[in-house]
Order: sequence, then structure tokens, then C-alpha cells
Amino acid sequence: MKTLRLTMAQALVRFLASQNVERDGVEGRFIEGCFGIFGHGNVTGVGQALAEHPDLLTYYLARNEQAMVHTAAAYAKMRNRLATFACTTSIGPGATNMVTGAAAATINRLPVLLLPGDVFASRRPDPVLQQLEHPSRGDVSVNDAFQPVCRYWDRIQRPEQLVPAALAAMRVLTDQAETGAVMLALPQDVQTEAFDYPVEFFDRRTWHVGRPTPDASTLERAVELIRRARKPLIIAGGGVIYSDATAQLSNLVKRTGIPVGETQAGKGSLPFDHEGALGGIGATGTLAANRIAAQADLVIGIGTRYSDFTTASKTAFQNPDVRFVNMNVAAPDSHKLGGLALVGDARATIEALDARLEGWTAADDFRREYEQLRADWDEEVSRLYHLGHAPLPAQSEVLGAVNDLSAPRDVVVCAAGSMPGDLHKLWRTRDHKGYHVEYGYSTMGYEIAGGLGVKLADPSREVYVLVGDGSYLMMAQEIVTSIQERAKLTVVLVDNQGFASIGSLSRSKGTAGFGTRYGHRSQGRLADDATQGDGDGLPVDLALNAEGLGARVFRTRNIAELRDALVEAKKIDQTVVIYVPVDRYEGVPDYESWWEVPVAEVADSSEVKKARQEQERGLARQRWHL
Ligand SMILES: Cc1ncc(C[n+]2csc(CCOP(=O)(O)OP(=O)(O)O)c2C)c(N)n1
Ligand SMILES: [Mg+2]
Repeated sequence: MKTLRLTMAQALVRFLASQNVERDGVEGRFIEGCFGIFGHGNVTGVGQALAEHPDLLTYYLARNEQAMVHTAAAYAKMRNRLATFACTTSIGPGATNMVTGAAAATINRLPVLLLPGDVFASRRPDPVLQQLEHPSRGDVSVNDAFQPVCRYWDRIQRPEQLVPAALAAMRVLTDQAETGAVMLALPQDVQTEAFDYPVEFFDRRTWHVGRPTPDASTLERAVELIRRARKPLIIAGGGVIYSDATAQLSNLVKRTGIPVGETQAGKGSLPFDHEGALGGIGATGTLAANRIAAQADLVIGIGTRYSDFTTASKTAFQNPDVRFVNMNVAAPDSHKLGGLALVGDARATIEALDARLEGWTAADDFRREYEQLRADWDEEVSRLYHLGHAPLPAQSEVLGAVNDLSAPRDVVVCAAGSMPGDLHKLWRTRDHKGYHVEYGYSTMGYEIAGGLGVKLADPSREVYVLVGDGSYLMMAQEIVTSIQERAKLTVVLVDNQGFASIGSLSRSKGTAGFGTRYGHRSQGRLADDATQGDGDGLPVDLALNAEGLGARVFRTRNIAELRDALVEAKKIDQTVVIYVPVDRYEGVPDYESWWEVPVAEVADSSEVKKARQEQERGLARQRWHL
């Protein structure tokens, strides 16, 4: 047997460089490169291997380990899960910084490969710097904290273990039903240990991503349900986009007249002006989608995991006879809400259904009903885009300006705060990859790091990162990485003096915005939303901060100045930050929807008691869908 004597880290780098993915005959490299931050736990192992062979795997220096996992996940999302990055870290805090990124990737079903260092397998120098000493478990390290947030987890205790572990990692990363964060924890001594690896381990390997379909009898049952439906509704989730099924969905909708509501991950499945597009659905949905959902007698979920935002905490579907048909490559999702499970690829399953539905269309009166709702909704969006709010603009006007001045193929990126909900309702998506909102984990801090991943995945598009002041303060440092990589972002930094979304949630539940405004002090005078005190007095200049990180900065005070800055920003080929203050209280309403957030059963405040009563009214509308 021919072998190659390499350290475990060198073998890993060589293996990763040889992995490819193929779908529909199109083949490409799977691990695009390796993000990293070095410490004593990886610099002499993985670090040495990357330094020796930059031709195999390009190293990208990041600023924060959480951020680099977001960048890898955003890259994977933009590439429809057919490519991603590896992330190398030291042991200890460098490793555990990735927990949030891993959870976000796994929840969003996005492949990322995490390669933290780990403590010595030999255990001779224990406890090493940053080692957790567990009194009753000798084999536990901080990396075990990743087990629940990874879809595959392994620790390479001997160099030869890399062979089965690396293959298992690749199987999970490329499996469309199973994918998510994958961790290979690499003890720092084992990284540097040599082994005679079989050369076949490094052969070019291509992982096929297929398009499985449900069996014919299950498809027939689905067709029966659809043919009988009077008011069918499709819910398009992220799976539509990942499976590259948007054209097939569009055809099905045009031919049958079944309208479509989109989840956050599925937004963009249809362009906003498509004849069947009802826009976002659920707690942050449009009036058009939510009205149709309330009456629907058949809901066809495609590539959705039915989060509480999508089902309006199980209040969205009020027709007593509603049934569900769920197409999903992941079996657990396809069985949700008591649905008929069509386990398979979205594109192939849509095609199979479409062929069997030939000649069938939805009733004309149903079509007229949702056409009217669509027209009304379009007017509502225009109204909110042009409120003319003063002295500070409303956030919806900022979204309107960015939508208007971005090109159809450009990408809007967001994750947490009040903007994801507003975008879900209001953003006019014109390209199926043009809307990138991480709302599975809704991670504050994802925005700029994620925007970088989007830009690396498709440099031909402008990337508009919409970030709140709270998210910006949590994690803005990847501006530096974007400048280093010449990956231009246009960051629109929307300042409403703190956590406005949670402030508004708190006010609606009777707790007056407690602790959400940046003037809040733990002692002395409070400047909460309740008291409107000296909340604006903190000497924070976020625009100056962005300038300090190297971005070109525009400070704007109103929509006219924002528009000018957006036009100027297009001419600049490095990362731009456009600062814009908005009114803290001028929000976008909900449209006949609800989101379950629990309220105290006993409290002194009459406001909380009132909110509790409202809560109970919402709970009374909740359905089980068994
Ligand atoms: C890491 C993290 N911590 C806490 C939260 C809970 N949370 C959701 S939105 C939000 C406030 C976000 O503030 P900002 O970015 O300014 O957006 P705004 O709410 O003002 O629109 C918080 C604290 C979260 N989603 N992520
Ligand atoms: Mg804010």
C-alpha cells in the first residue's frame, strides 16, 4: 500500500483540499478555504500545515471566532450549501467562542466545519493553559460543549483516527437532510504527530448531492389532497432556494394558481411581483399571506421547518379542516403539523407533483380574492416606504430607500432586532439570492460577519448589510476583515438608541421597555422608555467607531442624505458604513398575527395583568395540528 508520511494536521489540510461536491452535473470544490485565529492550540499544528501548503487551502485571518463561523455559514447559504469554509481555532476561549456560530449554522441547516484545538491527548502536561479540569471526567474538555450544537462531533485522539472521522464529517456536511455544524476537535499534540496515511485518502473525491423523490403512492395521495382543496396555500421555506427550485415553483404557481407565502429563509423564492406571491407569512407576515393562511384548507410546506414565526405560534391556520402536505429533504420536518410527508428534494418533488396535477387549477374566486389582497399589500408597502416621518425618519423609510437604490441582484443581509421583521414584511425581493436574513437563530452580531461571507461567495453583487446599533456594538470588528479581503460591504447602521425591538416587545407586555434603552443605568436615575430620562447622553459615536476600523463613513440625518450616501457608496470599492438615526418608536404594525411570548401569571402592575389577559386570548386561538 502506498502511503504518505504526514502529520495529522498536514493530512487534514490535504484531505480537505481534495473534497468536491456535484449536483446536476455541476462540480466544485467544497471547502473553499480556512478561516482562523491562531493560539498555542493550533499554531504549530494546523497553522504549520496551512503555512506549508497555502496552495492547498487558503488561510483567511478573522477577528473573532464566532464571527468567522457566521462568515462560513453565510458563504454556505449563498452557495446553496454546496460549498463552505473550515474554521481553525486554538483551545479554550478561541474554541468556545464558536459555540454561538455553530448553533446558528446547525439551526439554519448550513454546513460549517469547525476545527478547534483540544488539550493534549497524552495528558502529560495537564492542566495546560486554558484547560477545563473536570473532577469526575478525565476525557472532557470545553469542546464537549459543542456536542448538542453539532450534527457530527468527533475528537481525533490518534492520527489514524482522522481517516474515518474526516470521511464521516464530509458525509454529514454534504448530506442535505443532515447538514449543519461539524466539529473535529484536534488535540494539540496529535495535530503534530506523523502517520503513514494511505495515498487514496487524498485522492480527489466527489460527493454527489442527489434529488430524491417520494414514492409514487405518497405523491398520489398528495395530488388527491391538492385536487380536493378549495383554498390551497404554499409555504416556501429555505429548502426551495437551497434546492434551486425557484423556477419550478414559479411554474407550478403560474399553472395552478396556488399562492405562496414565504418564510424568512424562503423569502425570494418568488420575486415580489410574481402573480402568486403573497410575501412573508406568519408573525412578521403580510396581511395578504396571513389572511389566506387563516382560511387555507390545505397548506403545502416546501423546505420549511415551521418555526413559531412561520406558524404565528400555531395560530396562523384557523380553518378547522386544514391539512398539511410537507415536502422536505429532512424527514423530521416533513412530518410536522400532522402533515403528509413527502420526503425528498424540493425541486424534484415539485416537478413530480406538477406533472401529476396537469389540468388542475385553483378556483377563480380564490384567485380574485388573493389578487386583491396582493394589490392592497403593495400599496401598504409604498405607504410605509414613504411615510415622511420627522424629525427622524422611520425605519421603514430606510428600508424603502435601500430597496429603491439597490440593484435587483444585490443582497440585503440582516439577522436580529426590529429590522428582520420589517424586512420580511416590506422588502421587495427581485432575485432569489437577494434576501439573506438569518432568522433561525437571529444572532445579534451576524450581520457584518455574514455579509462578508455573502460577498466572498458572490463578489459580483453589492452587499447591503442592515445592522442595528445594538447588533453593531456586539460585533462590528469584521469590518476590518472585509477591508483586508477587499470584500466590499455597504453597511447601513440604523441607530435607534438601543434595543428597540425588545423595548417594543416589553412595552406591549406591560413592562415599559425596562432595560432596553441605552440610557439605562443600574443605579441612580433610570432612563428607560418608561421615564424618558437622559437616555441620549451616552458619549457613543458609532460612525466614528466605524471610521476607526477603516471604513469609509457617511453620517446622514434624513432620507434625502441617506439616498445621496447610497448613491455615493456605489462608486467606492471598499467597505462603506452609512450611519442613519431613526425614530425609536415608529414601528411597522403586525398584520393579523401573533407571536407567543409568555407573560407573568401574577404581577403588581395592572399593565402586566392586562397583557396577561391578551396572552390568554392568543392562547385560545392556538391549534395543535395533529
Ligand atoms: C446575541 C443575542 N443576544 C440577545 C438577543 C435578543 N435580542 C434580540 S433583538 C435585540 C436588540 C437588538 O438591538 P438593535 O440591533 O439595536 O436592533 P433594534 O432592536 O433596535 O432594531 C436583542 C437584545 C439576540 N437576538 N442575540
Ligand atoms: Mg437599535
